Amino acid sequence: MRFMNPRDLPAMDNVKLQHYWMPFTDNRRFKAQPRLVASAKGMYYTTVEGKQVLDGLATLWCVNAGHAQPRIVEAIRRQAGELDFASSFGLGHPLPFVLAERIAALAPAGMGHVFFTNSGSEAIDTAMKIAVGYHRLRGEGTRTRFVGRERSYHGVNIGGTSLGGVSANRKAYSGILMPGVDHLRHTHDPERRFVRGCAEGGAELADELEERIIPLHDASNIAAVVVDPVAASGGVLVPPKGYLARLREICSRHGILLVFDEVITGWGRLGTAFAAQRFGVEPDLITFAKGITSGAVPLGGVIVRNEIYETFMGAQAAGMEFFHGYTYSGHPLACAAALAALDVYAEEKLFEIPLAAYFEGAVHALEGLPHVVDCRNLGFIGAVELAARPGAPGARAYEAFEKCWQRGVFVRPVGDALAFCPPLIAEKKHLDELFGVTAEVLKSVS
Ligand code: PXG
Repeated sequence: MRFMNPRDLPAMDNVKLQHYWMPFTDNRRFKAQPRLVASAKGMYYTTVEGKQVLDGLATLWCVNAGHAQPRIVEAIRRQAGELDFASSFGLGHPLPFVLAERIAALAPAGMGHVFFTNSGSEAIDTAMKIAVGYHRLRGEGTRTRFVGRERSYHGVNIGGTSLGGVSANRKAYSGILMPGVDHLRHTHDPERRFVRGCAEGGAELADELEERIIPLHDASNIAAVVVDPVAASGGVLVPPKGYLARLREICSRHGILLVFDEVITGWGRLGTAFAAQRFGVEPDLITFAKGITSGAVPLGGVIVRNEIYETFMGAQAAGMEFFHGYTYSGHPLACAAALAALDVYAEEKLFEIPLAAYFEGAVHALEGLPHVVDCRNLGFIGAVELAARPGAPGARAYEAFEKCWQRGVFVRPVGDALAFCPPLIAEKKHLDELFGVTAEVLKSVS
């Protein structure tokens, strides 16, 4: 295919699409009708055909500060010229230390240590190892089981796939997933529709942990419960008010660690640095990725409660405390991008999301349009759920997504829902465009 390329690279003039095996994509459908972007700035992409498209999903729930944020771009440029790479394996450079301190200051009190990875998937598998290692060091080496939740998503590594509760992501790998993982039921009640923010109640859903799973295995065998506070790619499922607090209560009672997977809910998405603060519930571990660099360079990590870190440090007189790490843990470019992103978040007060109420109104204004069976929202994340087309689950939302793209708006189909997750810099006019186009499209979807 021929397309405009802003850098005018001759090799890009005739790009063949077949060699790149695209992730989580219907490759054949995409390559028959590609959607390619050439550049991005602020709230908009420019496609290779030169068309502007509003980014209604912060790309993949990441670009919280908007595209090509000048401070972040400059920090990456500068860092690449200064120190392109130094490992963190028994060597070091200042940036990850500085960044870890900044992150600890934003985290809930008592969570003062950060382990860096390159992605959310790695963060989850790292958190699982930390949990098991912690229990073992305390003489509770039988605690090796995990509890995830239906419709949750925790990345694609074996640990995260095992914890995850989206069956399409699991079914092909059933035989190689981890043993010893149970799943709580998901938090979505289809009878409670068009709820603004969190529904009332919810503690009873968490009680399943104490009433079914703990009696089955005994708490002495369970290492951790892992949940994404708002299940995003599982369909934007907002937890009811009392759910996370009750999970915390039960975990504490039974010596089970509570892990919040904040890969999407972290970095201001819900109006606070982390969902933990929004819900007033303190987990033992927080996994993060995506928004930490506003998507500009891959970076993830795990924030760890002090007692857990100190247990590792105090376990033996000398020697390596944790046999785990990635070549690029604490990569200079990623750390530089993250520090710049945190500066932007703080200076522009992006975590406050003053337009959250406006966003909520806009999501719920879709009620009553054709096919709409539910609208959900919290902070700057939302979804409109469409009635499934008989015999073709997800097809209607996919058609809506394609039509939105044609009309210059990027959203994401998640099952039968369309998800919204705009960059935190979005202004009213952007939200009007996002939801205005979506509304028009819903009227035209069959
Ligand atoms: N946990 C959560 C809660 C996530 O949303 C991951 C872990 C894994 O992160 P990495 O960086 O390894 O991708 C994610 C990622 C979708 C979609 O369909 C969402 C994600 C990834 C791919 C697709 O919306 N979230």
